[in-house]
Amino acid sequence: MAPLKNDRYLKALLKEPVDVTPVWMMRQAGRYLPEYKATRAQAGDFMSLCKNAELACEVTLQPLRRYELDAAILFSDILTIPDAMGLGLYFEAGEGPKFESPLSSQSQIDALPIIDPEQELGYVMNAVRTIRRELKGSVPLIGFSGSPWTLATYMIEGGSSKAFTKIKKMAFAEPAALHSLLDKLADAVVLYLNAQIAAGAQSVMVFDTWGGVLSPRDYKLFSLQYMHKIVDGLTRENEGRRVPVTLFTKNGGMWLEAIADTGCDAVGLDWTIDIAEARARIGNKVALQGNMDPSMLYAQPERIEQEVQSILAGYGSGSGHVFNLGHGIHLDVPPEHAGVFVDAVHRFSRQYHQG
Ligand code: 1CP
Repeated sequence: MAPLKNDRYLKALLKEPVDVTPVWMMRQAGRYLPEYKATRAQAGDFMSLCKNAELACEVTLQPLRRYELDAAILFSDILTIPDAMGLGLYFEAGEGPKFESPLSSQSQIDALPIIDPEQELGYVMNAVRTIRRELKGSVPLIGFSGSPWTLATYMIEGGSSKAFTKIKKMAFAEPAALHSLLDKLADAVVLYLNAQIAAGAQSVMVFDTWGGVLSPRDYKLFSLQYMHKIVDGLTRENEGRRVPVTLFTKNGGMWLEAIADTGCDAVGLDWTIDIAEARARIGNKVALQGNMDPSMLYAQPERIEQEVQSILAGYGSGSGHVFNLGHGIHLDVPPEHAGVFVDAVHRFSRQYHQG
């Protein structure tokens, strides 16, 4: 494999010195880019795009052609695991993801198959291998999965949710059933992420988009405990380098210390916590990723640059910060504004990395 030309993303996650702060954007491949819409139309639909390694590779690389991003992220979705388990993922125009057969009972949970990621999810591993080949060592490739809790919300609610009443009903009325599902999902995520690492992912991220809808005690019980199990099961070194793991709980700012205690390398932050406060609380324990409000990309370029500067100043000097949005980029932001954001991170961060 070609040596990495730009490894500042991996170095920052391990708090090793860097020249400037690395930056990438959650959901950096997607509908805000006209070239993404064209490739998706060519594929026919979203899942066909995910299942075609060449086209998945193409959309992964599209944002890297436009912007000086320091990492690529595999083009796929967190819902590939439940789909492989037989729940029947589909998308309806203008709506979010849906499942044909959501889960509601212990017997359905017991019947879920154990997935061999190189078989049922072989298309994801093919995409990872194709992307690694085409990146030609330019920047590292991030692999990812959903957290067990976040995957379970879709599997039990049958799709996106606002109040999460079905999964909470199971959590509080039939906790043993939910724990058995979360435990199965944690095992599946470990196999899936380790297969991505073996196929060439140089870092992995766990998206816990919905952990923040739980009370502090229930977060630890139903979400964090299973992410901890994942961290414990991951391959931490490959190709002679550490494979850093980032945990991101949206709305998880209250629980930073507990997340850092899992043994992860980095914690992802959304914009509802001040990064200066996060660094003060976490010290040197883990790196931090984040955390500009994605809606700031609607603002004028000067305002975006100002916001980047205040977040950089909030983190302060030294390595250990991967700049990102606090959640995925919105589909209607002007693509040029994403370029302003990425350039600003590099331009204004140099002063924090001298000496
Ligand atoms: O083209 C389309 O219309 C489909 C939109 C789309 C895209 C571009 C979906 C459906 N998934 C994706 C890609 C995707 N999903 C990536 C690609 C890599 C990149 O960042 O460029 C990633 C990392 C995800 C992860 C994902 N999917 C999460 C976790 C991160 C987050 O944003 O919170 C979640 C919750 C999903 C579920 C999902 N899949 C798709 C949508 C629209 C959603 C969200 C639904 C909801 O809000 O409940």
